Amino acid sequence: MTDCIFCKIVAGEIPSAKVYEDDKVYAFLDTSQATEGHTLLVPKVHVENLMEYDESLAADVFSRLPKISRAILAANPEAKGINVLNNNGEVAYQTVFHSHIHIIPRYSKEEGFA
Ligand code: DGP
Repeated sequence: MTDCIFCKIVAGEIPSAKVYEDDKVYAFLDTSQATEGHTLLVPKVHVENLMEYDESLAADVFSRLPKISRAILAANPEAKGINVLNNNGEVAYQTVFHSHIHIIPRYSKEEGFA
């Protein structure tokens, strides 16, 4: 999709801080870091939200979560946990309409919930 900011990031047309990449998915740091290491995991193919996934795409995206979560914890050794969050639709606070999974490392309960 020509006007999609995450398609442009996947294509390398807009710079991003890459966390992980393979033939199906791309992961990069979120510009608004809820906590240090806050990462977005996106399918390379443009789909708006979870409701547009078929089983194969769901496997492609969600099967990468454990490996990427471990890598984020390894890169941020002070982090002790991870929140995985996925907004689908405007009323669910989705603001970028290329499906993405937030992977948010957690350092302390005191930092609040974003
Ligand atoms: P959501 O509200 O779930 O649609 O989250 C969208 C996230 O995308 C938000 O946390 C900020 C992030 N974001 C928006 N534009 C860019 C961008 O150009 N680069 C990066 N790295 N993140 C972006």
